[in-house]
Amino acid sequence: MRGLNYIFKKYTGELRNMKAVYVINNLLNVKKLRRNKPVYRKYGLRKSIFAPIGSQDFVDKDEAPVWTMRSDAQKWLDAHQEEFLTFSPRVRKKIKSYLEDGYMVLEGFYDAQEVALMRQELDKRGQNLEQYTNYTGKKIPDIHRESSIIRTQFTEHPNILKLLSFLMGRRAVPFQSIGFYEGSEQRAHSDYIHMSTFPDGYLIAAWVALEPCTAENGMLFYYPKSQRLPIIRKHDYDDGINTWRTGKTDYVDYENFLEKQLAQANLEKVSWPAQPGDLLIWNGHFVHGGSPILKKGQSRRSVVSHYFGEGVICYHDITQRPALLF
Ligand SMILES: O=C(O)CCC(=O)C(=O)O
Repeated sequence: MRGLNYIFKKYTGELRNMKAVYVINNLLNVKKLRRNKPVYRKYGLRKSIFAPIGSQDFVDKDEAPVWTMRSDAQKWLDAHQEEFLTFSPRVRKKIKSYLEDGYMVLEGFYDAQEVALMRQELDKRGQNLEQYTNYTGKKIPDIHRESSIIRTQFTEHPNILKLLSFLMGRRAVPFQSIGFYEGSEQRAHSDYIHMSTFPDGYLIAAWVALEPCTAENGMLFYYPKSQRLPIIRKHDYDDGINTWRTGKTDYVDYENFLEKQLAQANLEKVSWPAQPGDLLIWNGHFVHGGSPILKKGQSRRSVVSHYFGEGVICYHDITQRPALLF
């Protein structure tokens, strides 16, 4: 059973916003959702696994977030020195900068041959983007499920999984991936409004450049230290949510709200001319986006994977749905 997710791949109409549709989808995915029962119990969430779920369900609950977002992160690191020392000196330095800045770049993680192999996977789809992309017209969803090369070389690369698991203090479980043949041109956002967890912070992403990113082809931009901004929850902005509707899924209100928050915080915006093979890892709260494509038709091949921490409650605050973990 593919569920409504499959039908919704291209669909942009009104039904996207109706909570009842998601409840039906949940009923169709009973096997996946059953795994949530013990997790809900563990965190004292008294709710049916089929029901809508959002950050409002956790307001009276108090659990420490992921270690990298705690004020005593250094203490955690000291207590896990043995594991920390299994990383190379270069990666250890990057882990420390990740604690400060919310991201790290591993330059040249992949060599030219590995990049070429993954790029071919994007090229196959780039010739007929319309067929492969979802309703955004830009994103090739879950490319790692279709391409064993992307899965083994990137999404489930053992060294990436090891590092991400360390950064979450729990096993990193791949949730989804997105292939980009062109830049996303997506406004500033943090992934957490889409993929949320209780306790907070058990979401992390890995992104790889498969060709040079330039001012013309829509390079990635980001805001160092933005993972420390107050977390924006679905109910913090005027989202149109009510008993029946999940709110507006184009989420322009969220983007406007975040834009104001960024202006107030006065954080530096970095546009990153990534080179093929560069790997970026970011905290789920880290604010980033895709610059406009100045030369229309230029490709900017890249792939991103998002991972949840194992054993926490995973949901989509923006659409008030439980996450369907594979
Ligand atoms: O590749 C991009 O342009 C943006 C990717 C992104 O925003 C994401 O994966 O959350």
